[in-house]
Amino acid sequence: MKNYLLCLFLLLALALPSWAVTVCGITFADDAFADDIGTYAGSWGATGTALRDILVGTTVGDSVCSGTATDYVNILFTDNYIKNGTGVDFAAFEESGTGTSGTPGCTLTFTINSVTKQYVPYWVSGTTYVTYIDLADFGVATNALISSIQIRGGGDPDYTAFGAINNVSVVIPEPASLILLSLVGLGFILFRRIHA
Ligand SMILES: [Ca+2]
Ligand SMILES: [Ca+2]
Ligand SMILES: [Ca+2]
Repeated sequence: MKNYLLCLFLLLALALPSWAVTVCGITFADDAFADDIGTYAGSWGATGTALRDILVGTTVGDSVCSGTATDYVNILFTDNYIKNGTGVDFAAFEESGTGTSGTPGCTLTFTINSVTKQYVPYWVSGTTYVTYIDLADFGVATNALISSIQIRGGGDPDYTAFGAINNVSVVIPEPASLILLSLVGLGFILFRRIHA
């Protein structure tokens, strides 16, 4: 029985996602980045699928901007949450052109939990800048999970990507996978009995 449990534990450990992605030298969980956009308003230089493709995922170098403070895009996380954990909770990447260490980018504006705040990103790599945001600054409760953030125009920010640092995966139980793992475990027991 002990071998069976050990085998099952190892298989479950292998089955759990543990990959990571690196963007501009910063490591994130593989599901950490934004997955979709919701409603949006204003003139962003792209609309629909093109706007979504620029803002979701890990690709930097592409961007959309708006100089109008009332323009917005809702950024959605569908396979992960951003948690208000210890310290900063997510990173936002911006494209302000070639820079060097310490070069500031264009001011980014976020509305989260009905609170609006501005952040200045700093050059990190190539044409890309990054800023780190703590959900506590928006009044989000400690350990609360959020699945959307709103980006706003004004100050000519060139938004490109958003990745959770305090990342929580959306766990979807997969009964078929669990049954398969159990069968593998039972097979292991039978193998041990036969060869004992
Ligand atoms: Ca995601
Ligand atoms: Ca935090
Ligand atoms: Ca992008």
